Amino acid sequence: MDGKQRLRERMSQPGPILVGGAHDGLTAKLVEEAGFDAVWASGFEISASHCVPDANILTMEDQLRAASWMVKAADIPVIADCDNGYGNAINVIHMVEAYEQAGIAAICIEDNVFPKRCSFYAGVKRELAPVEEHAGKVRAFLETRKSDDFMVIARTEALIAGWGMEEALKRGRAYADAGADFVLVHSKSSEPDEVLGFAERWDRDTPLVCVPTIYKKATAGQLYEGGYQIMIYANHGLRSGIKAQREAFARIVKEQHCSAVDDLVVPKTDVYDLIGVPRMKQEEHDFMPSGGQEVGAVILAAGASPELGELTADKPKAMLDVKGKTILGHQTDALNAAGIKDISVVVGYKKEAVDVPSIKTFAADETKGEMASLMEAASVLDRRTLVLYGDILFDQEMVERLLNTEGDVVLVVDRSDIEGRPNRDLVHTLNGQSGSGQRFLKGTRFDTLERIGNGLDGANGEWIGMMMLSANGAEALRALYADLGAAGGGAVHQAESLDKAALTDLLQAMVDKGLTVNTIDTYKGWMEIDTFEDYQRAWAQLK
Ligand code: SPV
Ligand code: MG
Repeated sequence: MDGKQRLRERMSQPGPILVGGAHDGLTAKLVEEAGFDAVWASGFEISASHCVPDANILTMEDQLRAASWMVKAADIPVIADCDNGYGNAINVIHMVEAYEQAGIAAICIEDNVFPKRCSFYAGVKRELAPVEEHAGKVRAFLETRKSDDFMVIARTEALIAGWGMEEALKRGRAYADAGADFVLVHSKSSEPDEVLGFAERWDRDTPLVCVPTIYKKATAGQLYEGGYQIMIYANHGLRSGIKAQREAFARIVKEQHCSAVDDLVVPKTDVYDLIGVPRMKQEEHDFMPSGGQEVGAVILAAGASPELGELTADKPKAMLDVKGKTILGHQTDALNAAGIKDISVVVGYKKEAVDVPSIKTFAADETKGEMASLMEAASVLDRRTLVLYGDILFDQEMVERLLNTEGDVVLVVDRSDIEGRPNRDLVHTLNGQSGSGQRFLKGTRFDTLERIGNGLDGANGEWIGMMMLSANGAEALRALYADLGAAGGGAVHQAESLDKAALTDLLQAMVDKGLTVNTIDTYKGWMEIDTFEDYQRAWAQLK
């Protein structure tokens, strides 16, 4: 149901319909939150919020824009104050089209001439449009609206202008007879007698609307009993806001510090909830590349690489140049492109050669294993973290696919032909299949790790040296490392000691402990630089 249908539905139910004045999306939201049935997009409030009199100084576009934000902000119907229709019946026709399109539930047009004067401004010139002219605007509305649920409140200012009860009744009847959905009779009497007297003499079926601003003690129940179905509380949000803001501003200027107004302000989180920050966070999660602030990366680049001889005599492998950029540079580019900006590198061997200003470094003992290296960066594993070796080349898409998985520990596994790779980190997963004919690249298959290790027999994939840890996954890994240390730090899986353990050793220990380690598949799309031949291949193949 849209706003106009909801208003129709509410009209068919008994009881007074309470409408609260607003001037923007936020105040409309507060009107809704308080439990009003509908929002009044008040000309008085919208004008005041622009710091101009309510005198047709703002244009229709100005008022419509404000009302449209209200439609967006609140789920309850929005009834728009359209003054005198911003001109004659021709203006009304264009106005009706625009307001209906904007999702407004009903509009209100009053029989002031253009330019209008607010009903309450004392001592200003006040004129009313001829009754036929205003009835013509009502007919123009009815001819123009597309949906019968879009309604018009025809308002007479006869009592405000001092033209008397007979004139008010004559005008109300003329507008009802022209087909108005409601008639609003406005009064600035301090008692409700005037509007109640009008209702007593009302002899049409058209329901009545009132604005009890001046006869402010009259309750909604009393007015309902007296013949009014809708009560508009037109400007109390604005006026209470001015009072509260005045007090807060004055206190800050006096005290010269803003904690002086702690008791006057809502927490910022209250604002966040009102304006939809939680929803925005969910949308970021659902529709944007994962990563961003909440995901970090740790690159393990502490080990020496004797296989590469002279090439790494003065630097770690991660600092090798591949087509004008270091391996580390290629890695950080791919990570950055996937939204991961917070990158740490664990350095050891020739650590002075790793000089990248935007990257945090942690120093590790190069003679120890990768797991000991990772633990040097334990302080940044308090959130989702991508952990990778410093000698692999990969693209942004690989990172994004990993970011889009769920699971506490998720490894990327290459299923392409693994035969002839005896010294690599091989895996066996529950359902995985390897083979050169397999094309797994597109549909990321999620699987469960059973075994992992260097040169594993019966493997069905190769771990590429990249994994995603959730904060929980990292904590489980850290706790296991601590437990194994407390138990003496002896052999772990294929490692002679905990100090020498590779990540694969700890991952196998996790699985052995009954913890779940998951995998996603890739089919090539990455390169590891282990040997001189790998390095040559990287130069030849990297685009
Ligand atoms: C408004 O809120 O702009 C109204 C109601 O039209 S009143 O200010 O009472 O005229
Ligand atoms: Mg108004």
